[in-house]
This record gives sequence, structure tokens and C-alpha cells, in this order.
Amino acid sequence: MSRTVDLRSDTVTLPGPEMREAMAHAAVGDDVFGEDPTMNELQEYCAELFGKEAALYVPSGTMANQTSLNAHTQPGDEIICEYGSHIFNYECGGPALLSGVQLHPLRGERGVLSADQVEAAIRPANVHHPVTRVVALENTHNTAGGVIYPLGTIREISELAGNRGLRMHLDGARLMNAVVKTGISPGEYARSFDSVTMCFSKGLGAPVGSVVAGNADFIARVHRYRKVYGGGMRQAGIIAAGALYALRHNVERLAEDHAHAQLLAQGLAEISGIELDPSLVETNIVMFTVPSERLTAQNLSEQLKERGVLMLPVSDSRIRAVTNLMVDEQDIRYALEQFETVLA
Ligand code: TLP
Repeated sequence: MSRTVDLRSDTVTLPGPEMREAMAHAAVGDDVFGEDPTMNELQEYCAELFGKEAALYVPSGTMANQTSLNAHTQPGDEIICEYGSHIFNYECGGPALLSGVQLHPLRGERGVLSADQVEAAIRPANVHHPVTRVVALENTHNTAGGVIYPLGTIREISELAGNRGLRMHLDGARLMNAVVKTGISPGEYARSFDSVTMCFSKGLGAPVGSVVAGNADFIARVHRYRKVYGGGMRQAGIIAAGALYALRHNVERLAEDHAHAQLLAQGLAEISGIELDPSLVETNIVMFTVPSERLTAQNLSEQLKERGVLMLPVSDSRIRAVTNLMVDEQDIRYALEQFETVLA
């Protein structure tokens, strides 16, 4: 029997029958008039979840980040971020294109910046320099391999930012993975930030959408930019219902994804030639190095794909696997068997 195990991303998750049922029966209205009850319910739920005055549903994680950065900045400003961050690498140069700002990437330790590093990067007041306006962090950190930002470090950076008049933005696309793993509440994380984003269409398994939370003035500006970017939503309650369902039913189960990632990591570490340290796998993302003297990451991924195992090559020698709600323990064991066969 052929099996497909899709570990390319947690974005590949499909809505199950109960989620579809919730979506089919969602109460809807015209959200541009503020009249979609399900959109309003989701936004109120998220504002409360993050302990913020307001929240806004947006079509994607990228739009959540870009509208937030736009609302925080003036053209010519600078945003401190991490070298491997999504806003620096995978958002099409959006900050330059949409907000007229530049990014100032710093190399973190497995994606995590220190307050000292951030402090050293803040521009002194000088006519030559851009104005440092925002510090943007990512939790969990995608390209570092699902790394959780330590709360103590977040607080140190946030305190520094407060003292220096900088805004704090969190790309929390996978924040719930950190929440479930650490037991630290979303509100506790969000307290250190002026803006927080989170995606419903990753590990939480909803088909579409992300949220931005912050104070009411900030969210009003984000709302305006969402409209500018063509993100006026009409009967979006249909998709917002999927997000609400995900928040109510799919948060705690992220622990299963973490257990599956650990199982995968431990199995891979035992395969000769593959390099990874399972103790560094904290959530649902497993990054590993392939034996590049024998084959490239692309080549190995293609051979695995022929056997129904899908993963994402992220460089010539590195592959990313992301566990998600479509994948169970047997799938992980199957994936490991295919590795052993291909690399035998
Ligand atoms: N990440 C995707 C790809 O774009 C790389 C993935 O498969 O991991 N922030 C973070 C930390 C993300 O990982 C992503 C998506 C986003 C933002 C953007 O979300 P979308 O794809 O909804 O715009």
C-alpha cells in the first residue's frame, strides 16, 4: 500500500470534517461594514487570548507582519530583526516595497538575539543614520528549527526597547507551539510586545488566515493597511470559523506534533551520515544535514518523494521536516524506513 507523508510544512494541513462543518454553518455578514459575526467573534477571542485591546484577522502571516511593520514605521526607518527571520528572507522585500523601511538583520544564536546585540545595533541620533524604530522577533523561529525564544531574553529585549522608545513586534506564526511546549500563556508572551501575529493555517490546521493583536489605535492602522493591500474581507466568517475551530480544538494537540518531531529526530540521528542533535528539536520543526559527499539535499528529497515522503530541501545540504496534524506515529516510522532504504 502506498502512503504519503507530507512533512514539507505545517501549512499543508487540510480541514477535517468537524472544522468544515463549523465553517459551513458559520454566521456571516459583510465584514467591510464590520457586520460579520464570526469575524468579530474571532477577533474578540484573539484580543482576549493575547491580552490586547484589539485584534484583526488577515489573510496570511505575511500580511500580518507587513501591515504591522507598516503601522509601526515611517519611510526611512529601520527595523532590527534576525538574519534567518521570515520578514528578512521570505516576504519578498515587503518592508522596503510597502513601508519604505530597511531591515537591519543581526545573527542570533540559533535565531535568538540577545539584548546586548540589539542594544549595539540601535542607531545613535545622527543626521546620517536611519531611525531605529522596531525590534522584530520570531517565536518559534522557523529557519533555526522551531526554536523557542526564552521568555527571559524576550523580557530583556523588551525592557531595552521600552527604555529606548522602540516598538516590539512578534512574528508569532507558530507561537502556539511555544505556548504548548513551555506552558507560558499567549498573554504572557504578548505582554512584551506592541504587536503580535499568529497563523491559523500552520500547526493549528485552519485553511486560511492569521491574526494581528495590539492596542486599538495600532489595530485601526493595521486595518487601514489591510484595506490598502487589497485585504478588505466580505463574508470572511466562513474562513474565520475554521480559525475559531482551530483555536478551540487544535491547540493542545500540538504536543503530538512535538512528540512526532522528536521521534523523527531521534530516528534520523541514528542513520549513518545524517547530522542532527535531537536535543535541539524543541517543537515541530526538524532541520538536518545530509551526507553531502554522497548526495545533495535536493537529490535525497527527490528519492524520498518517489517513496511518498515529502520534505523541503532548504540548502544544498540541509532539509526541513515539519510535523503536523496530517501525520501520525506510523507515518513517522514509515518515513524513517524510507530514509534507511534510500541511504543504505
Ligand atoms: N512560512 C512558510 C514558508 O513561507 C517558509 C513555511 O512553510 O514555514 N512567519 C513565519 C515564521 C513563517 O514561517 C511563515 C510561513 C510566515 C510568517 C508567513 O505566513 P504565510 O505563508 O501565511 O504568509
